[in-house]
Amino acid sequence: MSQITIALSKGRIFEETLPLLKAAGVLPRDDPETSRKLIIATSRPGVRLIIVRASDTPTYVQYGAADLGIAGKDVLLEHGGEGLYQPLDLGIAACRLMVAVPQGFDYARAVKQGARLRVATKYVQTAREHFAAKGVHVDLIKLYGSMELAPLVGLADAIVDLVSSGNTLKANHLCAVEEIVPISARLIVNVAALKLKRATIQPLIDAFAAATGGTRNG
Ligand code: PRT
Ligand code: MG
Repeated sequence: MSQITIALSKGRIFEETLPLLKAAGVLPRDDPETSRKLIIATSRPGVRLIIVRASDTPTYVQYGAADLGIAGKDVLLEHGGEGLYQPLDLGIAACRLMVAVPQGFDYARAVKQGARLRVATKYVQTAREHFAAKGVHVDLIKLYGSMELAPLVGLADAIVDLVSSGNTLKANHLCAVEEIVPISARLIVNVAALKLKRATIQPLIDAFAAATGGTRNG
């Protein structure tokens, strides 16, 4: 039986994936939140986990360093999905990618007037496509985190960021004005690995599908 490597990020992806792994008979031997190990053995023979940055997950799977991975749709949209098969929407780590502005800023009016907006975001590709499709002129400023700060200190007029409860926006006197896309985490599979190791990988995909009642993407 061939060795299978699954790439995961710690935090919410790992926490929300844990029940699905359990259902597939994959129990991690260490807790990535407390252990400093980046390679974690599991109870399922021949299956190991690697712990990566959320935005690096598609890259590990694309190059075959991991056979499978779990990544947010936000991350997959930015990556582009090359070399990846995306068989399942797991429905976990759900949120929405949104445009947000300071409370009191009339976004609709600025758009209607054809104003040029400065938009700070980690999601430059997705934001560019969104505003281009709407015909809104933007200057995009790439940030790596804490986008909510940018409008408060004059770096940007608006941000594009993930919103779940809305508490972070509220705490920083921002409000969401437009949804770009609903987000949830997807199972991703290296296309070549699926062909070469189908006998080992397909049962894992099936177990995840059964555990989520998952929406198959075909
Ligand atoms: O930390 P690192 O740079 O490695 O990556 P990351 O911050 O993207 O990782 P992580 O673990 O925070 O998020 C992993 C994935 O979880 C993301 O790629 C999303 O697909 C998904 N997800 C779901 C979220 C959220 N919900 C979410 N709310 N990721 C981030 N957030 C942040 C958001 O950016 C904002 O700062 O939470 C804040 C808003 O939350 P509310 O509840 O206040 O609205
Ligand atoms: Mg984070």
